[in-house]
Amino acid sequence: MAIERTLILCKPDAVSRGLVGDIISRLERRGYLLIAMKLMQLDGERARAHYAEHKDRPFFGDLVSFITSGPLVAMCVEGESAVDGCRQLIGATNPLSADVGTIRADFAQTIGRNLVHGSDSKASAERELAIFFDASEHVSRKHDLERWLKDS
Ligand code: D4T
Repeated sequence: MAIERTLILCKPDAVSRGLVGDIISRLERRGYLLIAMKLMQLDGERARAHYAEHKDRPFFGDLVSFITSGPLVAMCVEGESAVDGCRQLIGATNPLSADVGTIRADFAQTIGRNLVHGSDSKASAERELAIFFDASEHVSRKHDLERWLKDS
């Protein structure tokens, strides 16, 4: 078993369209545990840090202005292979290429408004979670995790 933690963002389009509940529901129905969650407005500095790998891409400016354009919901999610599992639930970056049944295929139309972010590796998850949360903001779901492990 590889219990992992990952960063999930309901981006400003998800918040403004009222889709946060649907997104969280899909994560919870899969059995993932919420370890931390906050509604926040991201500042430019943290947005640029979060998307640092894209700093030389032509869409970087639009990406930063969009992610800072309104409130988002940041979550730390825990579960078995949570990094890849959450990416599977979220679907491909371009909603047109995402499998039906994924969040992006079911709720989004364009790559620039694709609703959700999920870390793409364990290393990214660790780096990104530190941008959004202090360690003290993570709660323990030890008992839920133990029950889940026992039942699976
Ligand atoms: P995020 O990081 O939002 O989970 O998306 P992905 O991991 O699926 O995809 P990514 O890092 O390659 O892209 C980050 C972010 O940039 C937007 N984007 C991406 C865009 O507007 N135009 C583009 O051509 C690409 C590749 C969408 C997601």
